[in-house]
Amino acid sequence: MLKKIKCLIVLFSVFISFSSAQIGNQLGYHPKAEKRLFYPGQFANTDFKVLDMKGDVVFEGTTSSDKEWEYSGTSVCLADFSTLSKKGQYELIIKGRNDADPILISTSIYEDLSKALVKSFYHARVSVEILKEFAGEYARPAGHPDDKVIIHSSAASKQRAAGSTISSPGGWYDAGDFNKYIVNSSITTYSMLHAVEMYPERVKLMNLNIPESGNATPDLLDETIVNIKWMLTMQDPNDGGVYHKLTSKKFCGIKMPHKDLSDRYVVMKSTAATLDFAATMAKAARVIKDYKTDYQALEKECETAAHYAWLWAMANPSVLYKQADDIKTGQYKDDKIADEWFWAASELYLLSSDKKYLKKVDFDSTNFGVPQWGRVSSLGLYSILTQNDGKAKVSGEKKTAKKKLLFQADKLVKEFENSAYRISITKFPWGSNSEVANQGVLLLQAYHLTNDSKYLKAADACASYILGANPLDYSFVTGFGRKSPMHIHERRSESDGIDAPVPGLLAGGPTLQAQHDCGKNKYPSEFPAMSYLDKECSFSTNEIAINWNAAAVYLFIGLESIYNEGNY
Ligand code: 9MR
Repeated sequence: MLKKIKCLIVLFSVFISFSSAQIGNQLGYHPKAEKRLFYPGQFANTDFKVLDMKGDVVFEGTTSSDKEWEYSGTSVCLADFSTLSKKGQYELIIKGRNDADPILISTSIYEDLSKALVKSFYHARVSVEILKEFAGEYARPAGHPDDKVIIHSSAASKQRAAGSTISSPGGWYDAGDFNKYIVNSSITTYSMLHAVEMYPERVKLMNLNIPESGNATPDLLDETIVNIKWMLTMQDPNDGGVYHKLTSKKFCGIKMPHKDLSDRYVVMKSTAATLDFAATMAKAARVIKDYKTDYQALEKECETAAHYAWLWAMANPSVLYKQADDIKTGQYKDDKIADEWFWAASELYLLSSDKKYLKKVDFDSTNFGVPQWGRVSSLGLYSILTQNDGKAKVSGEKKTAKKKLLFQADKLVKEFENSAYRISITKFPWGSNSEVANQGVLLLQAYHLTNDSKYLKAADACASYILGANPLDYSFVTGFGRKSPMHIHERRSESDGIDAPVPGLLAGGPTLQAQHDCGKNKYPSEFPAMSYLDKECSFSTNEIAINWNAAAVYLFIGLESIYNEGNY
């Protein structure tokens, strides 16, 4: 009997300590950042203290009252110790709870993380061997040479007949699959270029140990140029139009890249892909001009390609992507392309100061929202707002752009301030974690415009959410944090025979879209913020993708730069 009671007590205390686990940024906090841990509602209005490693109390406080988050159905209170700003290792002890929760405060909290987020792009390179000296145990043979890519019937032209081949090697695999998509590559490449432009000092410090390390170019830009070079091959030299994607006919099975020998095709040119390409190449030309040593010809190549693409788009203003019957891979289909026009026109005007582009920078033609692959107008705002070479005259545009951007940022700040988990996200699309990361990026633009710390705080909260301050208690970047995804939907990590996935990959995150992917009723919850599975079958919540990672790259480099190099 006594044995039974003891057993029950043990079980009960295991339950208590499990159910009362704290939630927070699993990497820690920068001394200048806000700092908080979340506890279940039962700890509301309770005293807590923070002790240093000598056991001295360095902070005392009381938790907030509890609050429910409508997107998770869970209630939390928070222990806020933001004013504690001395670097070090601490423990937080809350009354009524036996466990002490570890806290790290450090200035280099995001250093390894941001390097790994960028390094994951090296692991995703197509057509080249991934070498042991750079990739360690994740070294692998080259996959997909892409030197004989077939012109699909949808892409046939007078000079390039269906069935003929072109060479289009390199770039990065898009995601868990092995295809390459221009629309998605564009926002990805732009995000990385914008980080190079905004945070040059921090970016120069980042040694990624990639083949180009040691040349005169920052590694982040070297890595980005790998994809720019591939993108350039996707433009038809005969007319300037850009193929929507380079793909096999259907997704291949789970295997290593070099084992996938499927035929690869370029499919139809689309206006969205061509405009996205034009915008990205225009931005690339402007960024690369300051780093020409290793890439003498590239600035000009990007500039020419951008103008040429625009010409095709003007002649073909609304060619929407339509998936051919025999092609079954990702679509990146977008039927609203006023935002692509706005973005491309903005970038081309900033590059050339040619009024013909300015005429198309029409703020009333499109909606502005948090960027994602099919909603790119705000990327034009970012570029207009940060243009500082004075070439194109944009003072009027800057005023309007500022208004449009702050309108969105203020909405996000309001959500952040009112939400139980102190986070701005309210919609959970496919890749919801990248929605969070892109909100963070937008908030950082607002911070740079205004120096108002409310934007920085909300951006920092996006970073913390990604790293564990979420109701699922997951740090969503592989290899980082106490509990991070181990079974991502990603063909390389699934078939390389190594338990841990490639580090530095951002999992898509909770969403209610495509909840059938692991079978019926397999997800733990119908709440959008809870609908996540760390399972390989979960392509809707546990895939990775270059555009998602790129937003995180920007966010974490931005925060590091502001905290460590800025005046904040
Ligand atoms: O990120 C894309 C998401 O917005 C779409 O809802 C989803 C379904 O069409 O596709 C996502 O993109 C995938 C692409 O089509 C193929 N490569 C993997 C991408 C990430 O899941």
